[in-house]
Amino acid sequence: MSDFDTIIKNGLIITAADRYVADIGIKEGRIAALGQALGNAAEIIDADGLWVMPGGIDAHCHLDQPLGDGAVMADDFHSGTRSAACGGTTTVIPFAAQQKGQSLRAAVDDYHRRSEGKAFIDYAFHMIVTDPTETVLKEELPALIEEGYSSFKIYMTYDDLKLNDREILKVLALARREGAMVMVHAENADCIAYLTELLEACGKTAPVYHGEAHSTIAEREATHRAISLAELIDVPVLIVHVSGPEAIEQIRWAQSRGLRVYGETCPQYLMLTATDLDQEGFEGAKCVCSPPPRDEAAQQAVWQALESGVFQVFSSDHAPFRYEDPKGKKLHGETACFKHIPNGIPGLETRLPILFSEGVIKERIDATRFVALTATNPAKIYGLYPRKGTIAIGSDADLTLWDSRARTTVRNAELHHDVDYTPYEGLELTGRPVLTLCRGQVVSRDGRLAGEPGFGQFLECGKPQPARPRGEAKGF
Ligand code: DUC
Ligand code: ZN
Ligand code: ZN
Repeated sequence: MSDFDTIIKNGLIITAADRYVADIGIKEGRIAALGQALGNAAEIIDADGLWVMPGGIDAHCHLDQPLGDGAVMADDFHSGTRSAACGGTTTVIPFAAQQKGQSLRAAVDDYHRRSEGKAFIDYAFHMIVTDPTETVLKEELPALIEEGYSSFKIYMTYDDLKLNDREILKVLALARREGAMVMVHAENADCIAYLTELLEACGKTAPVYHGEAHSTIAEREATHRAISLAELIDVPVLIVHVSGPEAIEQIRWAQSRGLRVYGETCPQYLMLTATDLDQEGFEGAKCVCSPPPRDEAAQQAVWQALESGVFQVFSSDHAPFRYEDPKGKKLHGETACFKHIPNGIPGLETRLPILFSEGVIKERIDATRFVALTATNPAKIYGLYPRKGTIAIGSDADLTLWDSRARTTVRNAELHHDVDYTPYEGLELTGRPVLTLCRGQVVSRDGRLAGEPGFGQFLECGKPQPARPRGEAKGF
């Protein structure tokens, strides 16, 4: 009889803390041993020359999310997790979104129905709280947090999603009481509405003007306000999809004062700029997301904040809408004002290869920081650590083997999502995930799918754990 189901031999293991060469023994989906000469196994995988990292955790993506305006997301749990797996990700955390007037429990139940039996990799849920009624705050949220839904997102913009400051304070107080993590979409709704009105009045309705309406000042103000509200309640908060230096300065300022403020950024803020919204015809709609991509100086600021530890999390914010689709980007036709274009871009499969190539290979961040940003910190912050997000005895055998020398070119035709474009078409990358295992099972090999739908399990999340930024700001 074999000692292990699988042994991965001779790989360079990289965690958020260390790198060393060792063999990994896997038994019943978990890491059972780390060392040398481990014994025998039903399957031996030779990882000589490869880097072995924890499977990616994409802690911010949208799959099959019901939307109020008639738009339909291109990816569900089947195509979304298929795409994630092929890009080296082994856990996704999309959003069970409450519609105003709906019970939060009903939103979560509905989301379970949407995910059941479809996922290729493991998944948990964040919730989106849009209607914090007394029942939601006193009964539903405490019960749901206890049951393993320990994080939720709130919005400061979008008429059908946003909370006012008083509602935000109530939600933050609840999070403090129950030990939940609050993610904030920080943009000032009134600034955006005001600027949109001005732009529309002078006929500036093309996709490029989305970038002007969603001003950096609107993002900075809301980021500062979210931090202040969290400080008032004395609760940790995570600012999602940060686009540039204005919001980064607010987060850095808060961290330097010892506040428990976390930051997340995404590939679009490293790889795209406002000029990508300014394309022939309606093509710029493909890159409409909120906050929007900024300028090259903003990209540099985002890189620097990744390197210096202002950001703890790097997510895709995959929000999939097809371009050639009356329920996608062209919901209101090709002449529609930017304000009617569904917000979001795809990125589940390209998230890790982009950060690996542009970050690690180009030596902007080191490989341990890559692991922290893409797996370990999200696992800690969202209560999945140490089951997920690391390579340690007892952890799930969620592993991605990287060929750090392989060169690829991003082609939408080769991606596994159901979106009809990628904003990164033609991008040349170095480094590629060549084998991805979720709980010891191979889910992708050489960029191709190798798993089965329904293998992915729902994960109950525990209470958030601290993920310290470099510099060890006090209070974390
Ligand atoms: N916020 C997100 O988190 N995703 C897509 C669009 C948005 O506004
Ligand atoms: Zn958002
Ligand atoms: Zn999002």
